Amino acid sequence: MAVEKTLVLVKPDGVRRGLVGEVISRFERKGLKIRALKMLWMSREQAEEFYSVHRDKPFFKDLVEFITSGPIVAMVLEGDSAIEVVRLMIGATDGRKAQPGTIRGDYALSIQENVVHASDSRESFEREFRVVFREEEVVPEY
Ligand code: 3AN
Repeated sequence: MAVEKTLVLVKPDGVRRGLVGEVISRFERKGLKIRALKMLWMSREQAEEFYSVHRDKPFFKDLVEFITSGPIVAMVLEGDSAIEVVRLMIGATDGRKAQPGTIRGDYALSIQENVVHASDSRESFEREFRVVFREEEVVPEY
């Protein structure tokens, strides 16, 4: 068991649909601590770096278009095994296959417009954090 940080985005569809509060609330109730939180509109450059592992995938262009299509809410969450716990809470990538009770299972019917993103490993977190946040935006431990 280790205390970890993970990065979550409420994607443009989630913001448009008014799901920001719902998403944050689920993580708070679970016991995860918010260490950083902000709203932003990703540039194309940020999006391409954020999703760089998918650069060769056929859906890369659509992914970049979508994530830059509107404002997003980004947060750093902290807790015991936070990376795995948050991945379990968001559910499978395809909203049609995600288990009911997960965020995508309850709110998404699409593989692209699937409400949230969450880091899938420490390496991903490090890269994603650098794209979205500066160190000074993380509050001290509390
Ligand atoms: P996850 O977000 O569950 O980690 P990844 O990392 O496999 O999923 O994919 C990143 C994002 O790319 C997904 N959230 C989704 O928006 C998009 N994506 C993944 N697979 C597809 C696909 N087959 N067609 C369109 N978009 C996809």
